[in-house]
Amino acid sequence: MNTSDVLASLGLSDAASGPLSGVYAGKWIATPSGGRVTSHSPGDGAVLGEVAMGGADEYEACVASAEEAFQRWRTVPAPQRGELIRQCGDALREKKDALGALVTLEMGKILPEGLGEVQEMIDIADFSVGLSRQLYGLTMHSERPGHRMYEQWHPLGVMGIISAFNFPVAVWSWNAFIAAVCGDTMIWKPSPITPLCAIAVQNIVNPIMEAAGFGGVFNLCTADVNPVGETMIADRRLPLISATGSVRMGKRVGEVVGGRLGRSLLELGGNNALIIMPDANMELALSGVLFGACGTAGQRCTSTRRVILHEDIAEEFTARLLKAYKQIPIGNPMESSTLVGPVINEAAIDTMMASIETAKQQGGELLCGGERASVAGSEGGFYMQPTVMKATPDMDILQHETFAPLLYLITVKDLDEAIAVQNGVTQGLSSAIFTTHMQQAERFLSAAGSDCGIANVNIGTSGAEIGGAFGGEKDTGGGREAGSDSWKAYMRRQTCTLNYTDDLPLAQGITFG
Ligand code: UN1
Repeated sequence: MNTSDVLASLGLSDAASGPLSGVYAGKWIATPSGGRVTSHSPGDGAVLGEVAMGGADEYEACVASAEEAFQRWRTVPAPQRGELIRQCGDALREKKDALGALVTLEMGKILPEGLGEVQEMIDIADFSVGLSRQLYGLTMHSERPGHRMYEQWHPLGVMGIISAFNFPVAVWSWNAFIAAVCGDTMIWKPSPITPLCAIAVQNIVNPIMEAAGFGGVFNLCTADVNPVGETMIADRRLPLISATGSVRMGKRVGEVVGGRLGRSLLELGGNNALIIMPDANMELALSGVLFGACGTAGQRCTSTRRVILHEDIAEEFTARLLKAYKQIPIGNPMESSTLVGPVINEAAIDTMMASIETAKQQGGELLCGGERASVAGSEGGFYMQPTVMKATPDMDILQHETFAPLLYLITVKDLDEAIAVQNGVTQGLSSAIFTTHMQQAERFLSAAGSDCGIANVNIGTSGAEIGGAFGGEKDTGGGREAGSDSWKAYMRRQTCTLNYTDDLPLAQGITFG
């Protein structure tokens, strides 16, 4: 598919000729007032289109739309809400090729990963459909005779979803599909770097939701942080804000939402480590590191940033890794031969260069990469050579997540030191160990092992499937999404006690009067 076919297939043809509306408040708002943003393809710098963003007025229209829809949506039986999400999943299946290609064009991840991201949306749609019949509460035995006690889960209200450029469609669906079966309505503020992906997703789900009279369940407000992002997080009408992005951004969201005693669901930065023990299957470990560090050009929150090598295999593994790095094809993400595409923009290149410089100053040694890469035919793109540096645990740069294909190798003496180094950062998203030794694997997974939200054995740090709760501890923000009982974040729990007698006994045996 070429670019114009992709845009046409997703209802974005007009993006090239004039600004498309980036605001949907139960219906598309013709001329949003929040300024314009141009969407560029990081692969070659080409302009994909222009989008008109929402300002304060359009944000209000989104709130009104979501509030009105919530009044009705919350009374629709959950399995019927699930049926609409089933249809959304089917519509995504039909548009998978086009939407996957758009993700690649606008975000820059390679095509198999763009398609994988849409598959992740389809998977979460299926998961949500099943969930729509399983929003279970518990029953308890009351201590009082003739009383029944139980808990039930009710829809929470209108929620705000703030998503990042690196997963421009899947992270919305993790939140939106589960929240929708839970009975919530929502306003999505996508990253202004990937506005076309967001509009395309709306174009896919709108016909289904509108035909059912529920266009206002999924609202979109493409906008800048000011005024819309700030207004949204401070808005008491939104009981829940789910935000994905940097630790700095998450701290701001947590502070403002916490200040109004709202609920926040935070998926923030990772600084993920992968431990390799002497008994590991080295082929597996190598593949795990390559995908973890180079996949998505190092722009996943789950990307591998640090490899912790046992000293017995450090030299051998480093040699094999560097050999593989030198062969890794860097190129336009639409080309099937490419494994490492561009980073998102010039600023990402500057940040990576600055981190390499800082690491050198702190005693790090550049082992490969470290420079901008040029890709023939894609001169306007933002390519970096995947980079490996040798580091020591005390280097301060290891505390910081650089959102780019920059990997640090650290050598340790034993598993205790490996776990201490792996846990010795402020973030706590994903972690991995490669070992065939059962006791080492179990120690890594034990309470004294990895302190992260995700802990893998013989699997890399990135590429989690939906179904398990996704998220992390410490500065990663503590949120859990996309599986297990994460649906509870989108609902309010009500404990109900019902007396079916003619007496009014008090709990704790209290007699009153
Ligand atoms: C993210 O980078 O924000 O586990 C999400 C993974 C993907 C999700 C990453 N399923 O790598």
